[in-house]
Amino acid sequence: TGRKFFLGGNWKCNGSKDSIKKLVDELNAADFDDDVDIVVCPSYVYLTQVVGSLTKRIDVAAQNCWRGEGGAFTGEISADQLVDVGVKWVVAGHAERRHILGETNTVVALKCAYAISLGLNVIIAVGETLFEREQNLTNDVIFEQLQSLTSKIADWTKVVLAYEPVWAIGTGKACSPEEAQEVHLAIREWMKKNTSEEVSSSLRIIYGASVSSSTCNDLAKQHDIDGFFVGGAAWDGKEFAAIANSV
Ligand code: 3PY
Repeated sequence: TGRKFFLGGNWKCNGSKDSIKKLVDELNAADFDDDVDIVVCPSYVYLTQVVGSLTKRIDVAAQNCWRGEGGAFTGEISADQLVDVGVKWVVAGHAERRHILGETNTVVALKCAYAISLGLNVIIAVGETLFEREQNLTNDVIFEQLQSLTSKIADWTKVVLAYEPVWAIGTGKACSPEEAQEVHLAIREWMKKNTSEEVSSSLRIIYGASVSSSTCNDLAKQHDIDGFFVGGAAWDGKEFAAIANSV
């Protein structure tokens, strides 16, 4: 496909100095194929610990940032501050932020555009809820999320898009490789119509939601699945490396 495989590890709101040191040691010792970009996403307070101790083979992402320049926004972290501490990536639009924290499509798009303007790369998550899927609204919901993004983002070379069906995140309900491929293809075709052929064919669309070393190989074989965004399985260095090296 010409698209380099991509693996993100989403550590979510988990970990301690000790458990993160152990995981970083495992990742530093792990054997990753050359043909995969790898990024891990610790909580804000551990970003500098991870940037300072993790092999340069792996990049570091924050899980979120404020939507614009810093200032009087108590409790927020700006993209400028992420750049300052050596972070290269940021996550935006994860389902947990959209649905638990109430982030709208517009807020997600604004923060992506601002982060990209500072040179950060972004992993942007999109996806439908179980209710939306059951109402046959999967494409409508995702296309609306994409519409907000394309209205604000001009430079798509800094974006990895993650399709994360909300109903398959941490629920034990699996999205089959064929179901996932169908959505990935729909996203790519929408992007082709609404951005350009070049953006659409080079954009990495990765899959997330309960991916493990036992499900990754069949998913990775799908033409439009260009990698994974991994939750729980990212906490085991060997498991994470197995997913990175999936075929
Ligand atoms: C999961 O796999 O649980 C995720 O949400 C990855 O971001």
